[in-house]
Amino acid sequence: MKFIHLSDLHLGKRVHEFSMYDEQKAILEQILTVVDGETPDAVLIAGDIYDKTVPPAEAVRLFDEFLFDLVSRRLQVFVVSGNHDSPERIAFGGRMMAGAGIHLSPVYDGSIQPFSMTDAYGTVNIYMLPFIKPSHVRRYFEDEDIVTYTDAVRVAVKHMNVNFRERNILVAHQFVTGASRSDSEEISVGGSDNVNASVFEGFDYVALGHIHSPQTCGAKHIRYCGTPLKYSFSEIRDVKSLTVVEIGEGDPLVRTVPLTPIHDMSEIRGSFEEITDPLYCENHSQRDHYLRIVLTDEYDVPDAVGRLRLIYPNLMYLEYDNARTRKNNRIAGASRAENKSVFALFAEFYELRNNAPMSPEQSEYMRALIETVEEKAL
Ligand SMILES: [Mn+2]
Repeated sequence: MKFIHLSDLHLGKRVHEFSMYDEQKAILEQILTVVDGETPDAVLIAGDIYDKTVPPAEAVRLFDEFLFDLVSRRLQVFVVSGNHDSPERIAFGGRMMAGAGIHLSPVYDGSIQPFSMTDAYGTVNIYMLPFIKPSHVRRYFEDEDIVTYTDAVRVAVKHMNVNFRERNILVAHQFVTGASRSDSEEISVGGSDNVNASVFEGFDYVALGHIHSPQTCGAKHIRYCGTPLKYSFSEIRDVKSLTVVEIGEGDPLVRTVPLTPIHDMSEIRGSFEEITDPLYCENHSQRDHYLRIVLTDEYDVPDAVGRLRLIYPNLMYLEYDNARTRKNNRIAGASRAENKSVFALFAEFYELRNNAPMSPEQSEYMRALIETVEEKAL
């Protein structure tokens, strides 16, 4: 039996105020092309369908279209709600849609019924566990000791009463201990949302969502497929992909199919002069990328964002790497202002802002300017 594992679509997401709508629409179409080539029996979507609990209308339309396109291909779709989703809104209409092959995780109520599929080797049960916190599980099992996220998932799994003589797949959205994070996930305060991978023992494959870089968690069959698109600059080196899982007799076969966005996300570094040089930017493959530009100029370039966007239209984020930003020293001994000359105060202010004193030329210029102003004031 063949599955395609997806997660963290984050439909409706904006990255540094850039709408990802066109990228998401295109990547879903690309996923459908892969589905046509692979002809899987089912598609597993492990949470964070939307970026917000109340998603924008265009994101809902996009997902509706995607679900319709999937089930038109006569396969089963399993959708679990993630921490960014509203479990009630994801669950809406689920009992009616199940008949059409769209399985939406119900709001967690202490019991999880699997959906079973069969092939030449027997039965495969698919369990959908929506994103849960300890409090969600505790209210249904007062006799169980549920303190941590590991406890919560362990108890939820225990009460699934899984028949481990058959093959079983779990679709879930949690942070498994040891997985390496990026900047576009929502991190819980104190990082206490860890789930120990041991709670998944016995499953043939655990299709995880939540972590945005594709990776396995110790064992090959416990896996994050990652986001289909890069949603933060900490992911610029990721190769985004979808995961294909084939379950036959023994261990599942797991492989990835790379996904290519319309615009990649990357970083450019250099001085303003260097990176605006026509020789540098002509035919530059990164020109259309979603960019973080790191300027190495010692002084802020006036209207740098506006001017750089004329060349790099998808510039998302600009920062400086220079003496001022590298050091964050405080100037010691800043004393009472009234005892100081205007020049001394300005020199101090300049040094605080730039982590370096004025050059002799700048000092000379400021001294003359202040003199002129003070003369006029008299
Ligand atoms: Mn996510």
